[in-house]
Amino acid sequence: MTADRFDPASADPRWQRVWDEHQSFRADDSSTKPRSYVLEMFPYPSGRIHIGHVRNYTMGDVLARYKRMRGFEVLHPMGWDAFGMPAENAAMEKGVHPGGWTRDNIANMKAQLKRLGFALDWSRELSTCEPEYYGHEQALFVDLYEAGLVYRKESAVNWDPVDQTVLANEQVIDGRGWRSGALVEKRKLSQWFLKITDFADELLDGLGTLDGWPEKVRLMQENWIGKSQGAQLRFAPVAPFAESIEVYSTRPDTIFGASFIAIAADHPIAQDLARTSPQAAAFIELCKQGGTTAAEMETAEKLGFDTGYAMAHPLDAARSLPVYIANFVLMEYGTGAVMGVPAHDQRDFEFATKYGLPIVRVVAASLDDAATPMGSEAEAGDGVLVNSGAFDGMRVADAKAAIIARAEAEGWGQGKTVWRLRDWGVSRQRYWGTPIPFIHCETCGVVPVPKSQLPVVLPEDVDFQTPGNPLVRHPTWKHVPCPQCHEPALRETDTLDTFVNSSWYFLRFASQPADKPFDRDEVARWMPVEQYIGGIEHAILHLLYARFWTRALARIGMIDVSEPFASLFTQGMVTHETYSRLDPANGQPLYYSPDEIDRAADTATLKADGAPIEIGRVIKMSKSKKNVVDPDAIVAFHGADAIRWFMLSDSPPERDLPWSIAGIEGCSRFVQRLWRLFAQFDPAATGEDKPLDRKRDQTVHAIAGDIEALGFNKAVARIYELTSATEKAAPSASRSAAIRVVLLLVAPMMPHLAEEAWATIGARDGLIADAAWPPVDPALLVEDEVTVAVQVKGKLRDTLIVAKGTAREELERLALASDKVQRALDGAEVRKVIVVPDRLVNLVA
Ligand code: ANZ
Ligand code: ZN
Repeated sequence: MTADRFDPASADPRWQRVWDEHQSFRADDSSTKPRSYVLEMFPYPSGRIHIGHVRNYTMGDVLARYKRMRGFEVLHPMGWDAFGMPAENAAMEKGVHPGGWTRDNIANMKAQLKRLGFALDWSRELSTCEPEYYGHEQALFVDLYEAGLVYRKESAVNWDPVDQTVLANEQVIDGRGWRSGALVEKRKLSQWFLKITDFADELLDGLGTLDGWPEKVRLMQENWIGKSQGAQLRFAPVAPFAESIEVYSTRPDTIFGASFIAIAADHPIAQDLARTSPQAAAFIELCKQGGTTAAEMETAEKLGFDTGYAMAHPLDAARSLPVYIANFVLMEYGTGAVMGVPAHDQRDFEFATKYGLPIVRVVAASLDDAATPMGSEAEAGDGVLVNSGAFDGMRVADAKAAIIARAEAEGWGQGKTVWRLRDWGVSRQRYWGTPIPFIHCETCGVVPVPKSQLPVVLPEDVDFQTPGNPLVRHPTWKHVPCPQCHEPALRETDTLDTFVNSSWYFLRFASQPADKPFDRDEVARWMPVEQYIGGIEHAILHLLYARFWTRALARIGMIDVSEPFASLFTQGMVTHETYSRLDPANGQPLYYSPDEIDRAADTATLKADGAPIEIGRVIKMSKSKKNVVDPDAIVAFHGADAIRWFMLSDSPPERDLPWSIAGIEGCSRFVQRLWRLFAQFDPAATGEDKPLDRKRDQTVHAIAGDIEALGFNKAVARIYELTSATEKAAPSASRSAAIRVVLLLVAPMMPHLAEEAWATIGARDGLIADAAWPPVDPALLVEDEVTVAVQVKGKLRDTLIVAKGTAREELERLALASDKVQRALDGAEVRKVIVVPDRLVNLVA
């Protein structure tokens, strides 16, 4: 052994270069080994790797390296989710080109990832903002269009009048644009849609097959898809009004409790009325200002406008129901109209209370409760029907079926399933995205760009000085001949939602031909991804869209898998306490970063002035709270292996991981401790240490299970134990074998230290990156010694450590030979001996 300290500053880059030169982590498409595809969600190139990336990628890396050691051909790629708003914002704020900004960031972050020593196949690196990627995406989009899975539709959008763009619902906060803060308007625009609703059933059923996914994520997707079973019921008008209204209800059983009909502001009947009634028009305007998310609809005050129209009750000729335009009814769900049942629906309850409409209970615990006064809330529970004519006394479930049957027989309704899931609007009025490959021709209509003319490349010369989409303003880009009639026509200037980019990148990683998006057979050999790892924030949209694209591409015969990710893991966050002081100027907290602070046991002071500073809660690291640590600085100081080890230690991977200086320093010390242990490897040592052999193989076996279950913190704990046991053991061949095994066990986690030790101690030729996982002797996994209790007259007097399966006679002999037993017997005669092999000897005296 040469140096007495492991020096990451020299070793890390040296080994990273060696791996590069050997192309150690390049996945071989023609390999005959079993395959494993390990993937972490690819990053947005914001500029710098943050600690959350380090945790995510370290976990994936340990799994990928482990799988290699187990003899798998591993695909572990990396790329860049490189389109999106931040690049355009940078362009607007700093006057840089989004492309230049993005590519610089990529170069920077790639270097950072390399410094962490991740076992990535960089030969497959892709960046979604390059035509080599998005050109293929355009081809796929045209394929989906030709299969009828892409269409255009006028639709209401959230329009930000300042940024001049459509906003997603999540980008509207309290009715205002998330960036501009401007009041968002509803506008009708022709937009591109993907028919995800065609797959609603499949996507829902498919969740049942995803055993390797967290239950929580499956449930979130299920709710998002939102299958709802109910009935569509038609209410006939009361003259002079002449139009019927169809409502959607999940509770047809409550129809006798209906006391009003409410329609959405966009409902055709409301729109008609607005043409003649300024008051109705004004109310509709008011509705448009509210938020559109379900949560906002739920909490906003329920408001209505009485149209003066009335509808007949289909089962009670004596009653008529007033029709309101109401702000809590969505045009996009069901039929855009509801029957209001105040006694059993909270929104309807609030509405009826406000407008003085009848509240009639029609479901109760028993028939006797029919007339009990209502409380201050709607009653959503199960029970039997009351106040419901011939249906009184029926259970809710039976009544639903009976009333649907009645409606069907009489022709005023039928059972119906509706879905919360909407088709996916993918049009964005932005520059930095995949151009939608279509051309608008006055004669031919909307014409796809022929594949021979793909990619449709983004123009580089664009200006960001004015808000809105630079593609619209560009002097020449959009002017092209129509591919069909060759007359002058216009390119589509919308670009695709960036979620499209991340909906198929895993296929392109698996196969990258130049002339098509991917090769079907190559994809079949790698897919599905065996383990996908990423943040819980992607539980719904990204993961649902990726599942949808996979199914859509399978449906049109381009691939053979239907679910992209066999297993999914969502890792916890890295957290840190915050440091702040109130700004005397405005009373707002001013935050300080950990390196501006001197932290004592329970106090902290600001280095700059030595005065105390408030220690805040331990929360997710975020720039705004300044409670961040820069991975680069840690790597520069402690080396890549220490930060990798920290990311795996202590917390279960799905939980939050609190960052601490003491923690990273401890990791750093452990790196050196291992280095000293490895230095004691002595190939010439002789002698056997059976307990150490057993501990060694049991640890190897257990850690394999831990890593496969992503229980990295457990694996770490076991490595600490085996390390201590090995350190304490006297020199022997067993000890050297244990040292060698510790080295192999830490190789996926601390790959630089492992390579350095592997090379210096001459344990084996070649790279440890190519070494096999240590084999275990199954015989050593079973405990071969047992502890047998020895009782005298029912009291425990001694224990014997004996070989498993020791014969009864031998156990009896050993028990009687014990000094403690003889003392307990105190000369008494043993009358009977009861032996339970491997467990107990009881001497009856
Ligand atoms: C009468 C009723 C009585 C309802 C009752 C509920 C409880 P889910 O389960 O989410 O599908 N609804 C229908 N269309 C609507 C729309 N466009 N905007 C707002 N609300 C709408 O919810 C279905 C229920 O939500 C429907 O069943 C309807 O109210 C309401 F005790 O009808 B229900
Ligand atoms: Zn044409």
